[in-house]
Amino acid sequence: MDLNLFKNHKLEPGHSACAGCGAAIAMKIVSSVVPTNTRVVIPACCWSIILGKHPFSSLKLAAIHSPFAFASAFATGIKAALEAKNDNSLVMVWAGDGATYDIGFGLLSAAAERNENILYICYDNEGYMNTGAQRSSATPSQAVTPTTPKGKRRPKKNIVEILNAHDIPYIATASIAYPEDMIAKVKKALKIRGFKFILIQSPCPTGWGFDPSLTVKIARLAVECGIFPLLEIENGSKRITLHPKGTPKEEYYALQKRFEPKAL
Ligand SMILES: Cc1ncc(C[n+]2csc(CCOP(=O)(O)OP(=O)(O)O)c2C)c(N)n1
Ligand code: SF4
Repeated sequence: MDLNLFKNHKLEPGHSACAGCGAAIAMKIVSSVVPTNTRVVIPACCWSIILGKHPFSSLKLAAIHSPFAFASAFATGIKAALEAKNDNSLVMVWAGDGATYDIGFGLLSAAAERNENILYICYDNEGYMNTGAQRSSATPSQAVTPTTPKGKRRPKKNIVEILNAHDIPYIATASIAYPEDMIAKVKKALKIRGFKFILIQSPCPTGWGFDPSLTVKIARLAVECGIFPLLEIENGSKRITLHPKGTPKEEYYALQKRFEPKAL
């Protein structure tokens, strides 16, 4: 990975993410391309902690904490206020999967349906990590969590297709193991007017049960095995941006304790 790609990131050292946090890497990549006057809306999640407590902040971008369900509504209002002042700054939601797939889904759906001119990014660590790694509807089938001690029986919700049904101009998936691809997608989204949704798989060593040194390797395996496809949907037209290598899925599962029954 070429680290120079995101040398202009806006995450300060000393933030409070766990070692090897995929969600911190995701922010490093995204923050290297969004404008410096971007307003970020963060609902309750691990990133509420990583960002830090006012007046301190680990992010060199203006950010506001929202209640769990309300990030899309906060972003809608902030964008409307900026536009009223002829300020065209980017408003970006930065939310976990719990806020996106579950708790904030109603307001996300409403903002997408109105085609609000905002960028919504979900860093998907596949569970409610900030409160102890409970299952969310983004948790994959068979994963052991404190609320699915025998393995989750239901599949991961297909949030991409659900958002696609909202007829929005841009949807993409991205991986921290493929920063060039992610940067290209964010840059494309910045040029599009209307609601943009990007889903970033963000492995979590603490909740998934793996060594912090393996975060990027696990993210890469998810793409290579076809478990997390990299794609984009522009005005309803879908394109795979990186074809899986067909690596056996067992290689991905074997590195994570959550796929060993009763391991967590
Ligand atoms: C209405 C409400 N319910 C529960 C909580 C407690 N809570 C705070 S963060 C969080 C988990 C968030 O999960 P997710 O959105 O997936 O982000 P992550 O923590 O995984 O980064 C929960 C349940 C809350 N703040 N508000
Ligand atoms: S619990 Fe997971 S997502 Fe949350 S800060 Fe730690 S590594 Fe990151």
